[in-house]
Amino acid sequence: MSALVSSLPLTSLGRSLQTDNAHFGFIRSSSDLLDDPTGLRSRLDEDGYLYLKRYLDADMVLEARRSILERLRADGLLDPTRELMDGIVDASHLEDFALETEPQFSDARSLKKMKTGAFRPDLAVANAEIERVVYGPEIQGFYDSLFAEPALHFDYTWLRVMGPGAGTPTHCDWVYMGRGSRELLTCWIPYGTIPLHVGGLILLEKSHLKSGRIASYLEKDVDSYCENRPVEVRKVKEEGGWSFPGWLSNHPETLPEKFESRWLTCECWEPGDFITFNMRLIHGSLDNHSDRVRISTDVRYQPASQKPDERWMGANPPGHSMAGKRGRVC
Ligand SMILES: O=C(O)CCC(=O)C(=O)O
Ligand SMILES: [Fe+2]
Repeated sequence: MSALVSSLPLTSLGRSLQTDNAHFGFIRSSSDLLDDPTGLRSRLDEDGYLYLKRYLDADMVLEARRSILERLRADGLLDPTRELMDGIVDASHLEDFALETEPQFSDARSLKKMKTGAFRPDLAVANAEIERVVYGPEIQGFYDSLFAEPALHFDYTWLRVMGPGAGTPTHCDWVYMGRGSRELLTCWIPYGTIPLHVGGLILLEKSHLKSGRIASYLEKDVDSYCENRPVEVRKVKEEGGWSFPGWLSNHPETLPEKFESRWLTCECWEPGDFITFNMRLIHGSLDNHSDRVRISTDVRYQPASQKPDERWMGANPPGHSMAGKRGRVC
């Protein structure tokens, strides 16, 4: 691994990741296959992801970045003395994002504290600049061609503003959105330049080919509860919570050994990049060791001929609300 990588604090959830070639690497770009949908499909089967470098117009993505930063500045979250587009967090809010060195994830309150300001889907609502990027003709056209049929996107837009502090715990997306098409794909887009220490997406290499090892995890659904288990009935049906948080592990540093795999990321995400990956690929994100926010969206596309997960469809998607809860006999 390069001197650059070994000199950086590379952590996820406060845990140091091993950065030798056996445990860590970089994603490969599939831009050379853009005119070859068959090649893209076999690459997706092989790798579980497709990374398209500088596929989108960078200025369009930066306009969307600006729209988010303007809203954050209006809320007093950014340092008003610094350049808006740098997205420097105001010192009085740094504590909200503080990275705890020993995260206690069994304690729901400490998780909430670590993630303050992180998940901000509200910033994507009625935001024309974000919609232009995530549902515009470029991304739509990419999926139409990849699926070899019209693509359908979920109406719900996940938007994250990750301040200095912890990244996203390790998971597969299926447990949050697995009631529809099995060909559903996530599309993750960075808004701005994200070098390693600012914290971006990490993927566990070829973990989608080892999903048999996590079969019972992948059968779960955070909004489903067992009607014959009183604790779950109370938590999910009566209180509107989740049957479990959806995380696969709070110890990302252990997964390369467990899965005989490596954590992969981009050496530096740039505006215009996007990555798409399947529902069974294990992923999370690096912690943010900088003083600026890391902004990204993750949206979902699937073949339009298949049934979507209704929790994420419509003008006002029910999401994880009461309307999305479902009981079953376990
Ligand atoms: O951006 C992140 O920190 C997590 C993203 C993610 O989980 C996803 O794109 O599905
Ligand atoms: Fe995810």
